Amino acid sequence: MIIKEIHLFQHELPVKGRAYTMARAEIRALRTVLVKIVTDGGLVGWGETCPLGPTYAAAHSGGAVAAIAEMAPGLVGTEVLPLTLQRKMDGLLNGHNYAKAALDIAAFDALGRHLGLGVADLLGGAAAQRVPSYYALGIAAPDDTVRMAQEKCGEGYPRLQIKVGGRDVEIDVAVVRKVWEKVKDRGVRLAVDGNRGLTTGDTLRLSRACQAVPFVLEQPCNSLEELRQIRSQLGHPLYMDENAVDLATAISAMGTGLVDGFGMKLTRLGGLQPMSAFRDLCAARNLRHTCDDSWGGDIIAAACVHLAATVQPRLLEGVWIAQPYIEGHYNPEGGVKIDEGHINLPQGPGLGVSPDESLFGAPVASFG
Ligand code: 0XW
Ligand code: MG
Repeated sequence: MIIKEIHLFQHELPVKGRAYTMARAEIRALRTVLVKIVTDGGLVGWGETCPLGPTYAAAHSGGAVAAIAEMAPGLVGTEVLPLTLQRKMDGLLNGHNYAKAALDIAAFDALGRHLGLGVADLLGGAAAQRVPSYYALGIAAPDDTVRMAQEKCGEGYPRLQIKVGGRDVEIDVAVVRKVWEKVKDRGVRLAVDGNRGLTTGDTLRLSRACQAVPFVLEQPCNSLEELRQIRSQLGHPLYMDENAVDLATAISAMGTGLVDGFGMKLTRLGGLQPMSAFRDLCAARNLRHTCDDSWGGDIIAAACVHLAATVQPRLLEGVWIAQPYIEGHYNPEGGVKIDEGHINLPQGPGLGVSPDESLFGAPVASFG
């Protein structure tokens, strides 16, 4: 089975309600990038990548389109086999993992449809049919965050992520303590995510001032060097997110004991194939991690859930998807939804999601 055609789409995903706010960004709408591959037998596979604006990572929507367009002519005629495709893509373009991820996901989807298997089966087999999600509480007025935390606990989320950074650290300290006070009897786990927005000094202050609050501290500072500097002085487990820019960096962080876990996005690593290697390396070192992406619709959400279903449940921190923050689905009958803080593994071959293509308009580019 070979790739005969590649079609590229861009699609607006406005944020529902108030802006989604992190230490270094305020998001009101994002432009996702969708890839459709068509095989020589007429099968279709879908992939998606949606950078969280141009400043969250070294990635942006227009960059994904350009990178895919750079590779696409050389990919027509390639076998729909994920590792073969990754090697081919690496031979055509250095880096740009977030763009390669969309093609990788489309290949898994098409291969699953061809074999009559779900993507989780292609990734080694599901250990669970339902995975835990978590809710990210954006930067907001302290009382709003506390209210929202209680509401999300009530909805059944087993984990909450509190965004901090970009303001006086004393406000963050107060928010974390207050949220904990209100939710501590409800069995919910906490992550506190700085999204690179804290100084080393403020990170230490936050950790010391919240010593009595159990949470994992996610990507507090901007650089690897800053994380190394504060690691031994922290009173909380340290998780890496934005700094884990590729598999090689993640391996070093595991091997040197720099971190206790990861907030991981599958587009950052280049898709499901490298993410499955990451899963196995984390398992070898007994490290917990999330299976997220930065944003996007049902296609990327399904890919995250399929991968997450194959993670040993005791090592899965949770799966973040953008569904609670955006309107609608790519298919009115289906779509990946959070239900009582958990997500069911989509059923059917491939990703188990068949988007209504008419939503995306005409392709921005087609190849083959
Ligand atoms: C909560 N997330 C997984 C979704 C947002 O895109 C950012 C991200 C994070 O943890 O940094
Ligand atoms: Mg994070």
